[in-house]
Amino acid sequence: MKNKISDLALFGGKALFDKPIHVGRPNIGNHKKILNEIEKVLDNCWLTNNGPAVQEFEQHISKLLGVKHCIAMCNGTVALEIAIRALELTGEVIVPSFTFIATAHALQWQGITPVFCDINPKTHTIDPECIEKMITPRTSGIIGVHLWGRACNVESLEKIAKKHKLKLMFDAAHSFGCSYKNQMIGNFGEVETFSFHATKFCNTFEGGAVVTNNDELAAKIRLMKNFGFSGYDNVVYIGTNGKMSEVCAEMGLVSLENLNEFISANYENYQLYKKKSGDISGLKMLEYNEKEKNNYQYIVFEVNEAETNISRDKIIKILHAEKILARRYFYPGCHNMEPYKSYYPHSSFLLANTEKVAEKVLILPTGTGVTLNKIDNICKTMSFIIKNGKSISDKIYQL
Ligand code: T4K
Repeated sequence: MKNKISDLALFGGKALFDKPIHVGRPNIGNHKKILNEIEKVLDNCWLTNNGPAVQEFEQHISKLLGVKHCIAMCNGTVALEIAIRALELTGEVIVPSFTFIATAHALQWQGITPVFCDINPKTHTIDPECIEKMITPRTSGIIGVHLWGRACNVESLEKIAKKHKLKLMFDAAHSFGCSYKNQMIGNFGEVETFSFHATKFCNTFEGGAVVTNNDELAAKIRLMKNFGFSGYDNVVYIGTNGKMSEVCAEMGLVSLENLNEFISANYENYQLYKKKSGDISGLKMLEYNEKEKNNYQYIVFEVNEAETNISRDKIIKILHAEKILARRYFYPGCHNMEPYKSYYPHSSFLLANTEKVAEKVLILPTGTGVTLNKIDNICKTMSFIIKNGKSISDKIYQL
């Protein structure tokens, strides 16, 4: 443990951990089962193109979410791109800037302008009160992002979309297995998209899905993810290659079998972080609403520098030296990244909350690979850093 400032690895002490503790370490289900299932794929000699494992994976997800259609994809970004295209979004689409860059890129990639909207600083999700100001005659839709697995204010977004005849969809990349008002995420807007990337709570190595209750849209999305083919030699639509492979689907099926175990591990980790961080002044945890189903995949803190006397970025520097690879998702906001930064150099004026939140968010490691003992040590280190905030901050300044 750290008793004096010189014990910190940044100042020459021994790092707390021998190996890096990552934020997005994959949850991996039963290894033997995964290898077994992959073996079966090889024996079956059916590797991709809507094979039996993909179909089974899609059925499981539909059932779990209570949604009519699930179309598995090769990743969450392509799922977004295809959903956007299937909805025939054009011109401008309103999105939060406080999200992973893929949400914005999926639009820009297709020549659609992402119009960045501010967030509610309490929830970190798009602020419905800001949306109406951003609507122009070119606006065709809204994409809400259920950030950190917490749903947007769905009703308000639905109301605005209806009033202005806009299409509404959700980037639910973080929200697999989560609910909103007791309904599973996946059932809101016209479509919702998931990511099953390695760093996600439930992973398929790389993967994603579009889910919808709209039959017509689902049929269109199925065509789109397979080049627009309808049977051999017959292309009826412009499409791309968005297919999930059999090996990925098998990984997904085993992940689904182990879902409760992943949630329990995340929940225990979350509870311990909550308990141990409670009396660290200047550190505020974003809590989950325990009346809902949550995957507890993101441990999100806000650092209030006025109280900690040390900036979020300096805390991260110290943590990294200790091999705790905390992250500052989604700094600095999409509007401050290219090409958007050059396209809209003055967008900061409309994104005050996004900028404030992006400056103070700190994400800590969780998942099945992080033990309670490690979390205890991470919290003790955080507590030590913040208790000595001013002195440590000054010392870093001198480095
Ligand atoms: N919409 C939203 C709101 C999203 O957050 C995302 C993805 C998407 C859409 C797009 O979905 P995908 O197309 O990715 O399916 C990561 C993920 O790459 C990305 O999927 C995710 N969001 C984002 C929030 O986080 P990075 O840049 O932080 O990844 P990386 O490589 O630094 O991974 C995090 C840590 O995890 C690493 O430090 C090491 C560890 N790690 C990572 C991998 C891949 C492992 O231990 N093993 C691994 O296999 O973006």
